Amino acid sequence: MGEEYSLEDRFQQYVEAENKVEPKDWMPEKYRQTVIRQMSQHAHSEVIGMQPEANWITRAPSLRSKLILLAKVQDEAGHGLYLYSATETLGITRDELINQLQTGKAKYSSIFNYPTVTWADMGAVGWLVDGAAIQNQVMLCRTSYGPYARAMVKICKEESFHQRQGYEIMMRLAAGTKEQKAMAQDALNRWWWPSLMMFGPSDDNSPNSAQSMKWRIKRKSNDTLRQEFVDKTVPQAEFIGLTIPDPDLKWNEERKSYDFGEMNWDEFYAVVKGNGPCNKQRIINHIKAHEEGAWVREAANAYAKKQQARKKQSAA
Ligand code: BYC
Repeated sequence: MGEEYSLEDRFQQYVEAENKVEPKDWMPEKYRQTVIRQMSQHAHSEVIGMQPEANWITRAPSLRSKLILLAKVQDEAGHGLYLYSATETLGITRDELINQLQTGKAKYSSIFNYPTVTWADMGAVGWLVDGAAIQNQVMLCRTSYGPYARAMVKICKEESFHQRQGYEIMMRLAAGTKEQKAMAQDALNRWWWPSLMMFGPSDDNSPNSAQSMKWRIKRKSNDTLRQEFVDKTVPQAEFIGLTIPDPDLKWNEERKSYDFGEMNWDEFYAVVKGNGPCNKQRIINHIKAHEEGAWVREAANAYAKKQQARKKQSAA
């Protein structure tokens, strides 16, 4: 009697050989659930992430900066759209996903629960938040679920424009008047630690990492990505004359990397559990926008039905 591989074993070999999993392929139920969880969290983050930035569209200091910010916020909506559509290929509907967000069943990135209080925050968000997002997302272009990997290629290209938009704002403020430089430093002080928290809990405390890495959903660990982000960003701060708000930050010649201080994990878990400065406001705004947009969805559905009926008629 020959030995047989189970479906799970064959699936594991398939992803280890760097093959992509496609919507109609067999996959373990837990894999499907994990990809839905991660992709929908990602989609929700893109859409909720529009709020702190939209806050400054009407107050951007020039027409040029307003145009760029508008384009960036529209890009985030587009990212949400690709990601929701890609998530739907796993057999869950957009309505279900939105419901999970609005009822707190699904998470979105902790970073978007902090307020944007000055124009310099648009710089810090673009530079640090989009910078951290790219660090995390470049590896996702090689994630094992095909539709997610393909969506990430386009998203990463746009994120790199966003990161430069933010860095340019910081660069200009840092080279400006004493007050402008202080504003840039203040934004860096407030956004540095929350940006590091975007990478999630430390590897020792990350319940999903081991299985997600085994299935090639995640390609690098939370701590590895956080370290890469710190190593890349510290010289960028130095270049524009700003100081990273971490007294323990120090170049480690042996590791060829920066050592850095401990994050405030109590703050991280409080924000993730819904108790950050803006959690409630973000969801209230989302529900309001969703309800006010009901007529658009109804009109789109009515139009689609009409088109279908016309097609049927002309085929008959
Ligand atoms: N915030 O086992 P772990 C953007 C949750 S938006 C909130 O390590 P995993 C942009 C985690 O979900 C880009 N929750 O989880 C938009 C899990 O909870 P559940 C956002 C967090 O999934 C507008 C639990 O903690 N990027 O670019 O293996 C303007 C345990 O964690 C966070 C993405 O979403 C957090 N920071 O790894 C500007 C990338 N961290 O679900 C920019 C895609 C952890 O078990 N996501 N949690 O209840 C990922 O890569 C992964 O999901 C994570 C976490 C690295 C975030």
